[in-house]
Amino acid sequence: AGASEQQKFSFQEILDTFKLCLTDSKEVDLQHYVDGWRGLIKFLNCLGSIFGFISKDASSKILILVGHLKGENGSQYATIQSMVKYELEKDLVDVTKRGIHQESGCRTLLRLHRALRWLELFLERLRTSSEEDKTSVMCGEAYNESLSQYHPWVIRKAAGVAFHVLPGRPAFFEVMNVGPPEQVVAMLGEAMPLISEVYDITEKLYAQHNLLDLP
Ligand code: 1Q0
Repeated sequence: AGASEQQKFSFQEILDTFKLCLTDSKEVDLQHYVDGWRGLIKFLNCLGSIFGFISKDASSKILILVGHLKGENGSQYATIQSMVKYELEKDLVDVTKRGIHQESGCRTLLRLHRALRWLELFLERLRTSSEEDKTSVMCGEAYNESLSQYHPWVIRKAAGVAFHVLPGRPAFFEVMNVGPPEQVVAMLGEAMPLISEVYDITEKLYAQHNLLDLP
């Protein structure tokens, strides 16, 4: 297959992985969660190399989680719930300051979890936007309301620069590879509740265990 084919991306794929994320008992399956992020990173890579610093950071976090999944205690990482239980019981998390567990599943996933909130806000704006709305503005607003509070000034600055070169709404919808705009909007409508549920369940779990500020 040629490079263009490998890069071929479809929003449907992401939707499907997020559907698989929730188990029957409403736990979050870590492998599918990771796969969902992989799809999103693929999308990001289609938008151009200026987003490289973002996709690099996200990829490195994915790699850490995959390492846990494939490690000798991989079965403990089946769901986010089992991961939290296991790492806390075995004292594998730096709770108050960074120490020897900088690659814990809990702190690594927290970074992606915070980014998922950005995604939720951004996609909801995209869904309710009209033709003349700018993706850069929607993306920036979503970022300012969520992820930016965890980022130092230089990253906020770099993110702002990157947002400015986002393709316009029509081209953006094109990359999503779903079909005409009405269909994109419909699929966003389908995706939102799934993403929100995954986010809310994770947020509650982390709050219960006091993990929302992991260093
Ligand atoms: C579409 C434009 C994408 C814009 C993404 C917004 C997020 C910007 C964040 C930039 C920060 C990246 C640099 C590294 C930051 C780290 O310091 C930080 C903390 O980690 P640590 O280890 O230092 O404590 N890391 C993070 O906050 C994680 C950031 C992950 C961002 C992952 C974004 C993946 C984006 C996917 C594109 C989705 C496109 C949406 C449309 C979907 C339609 C199919």
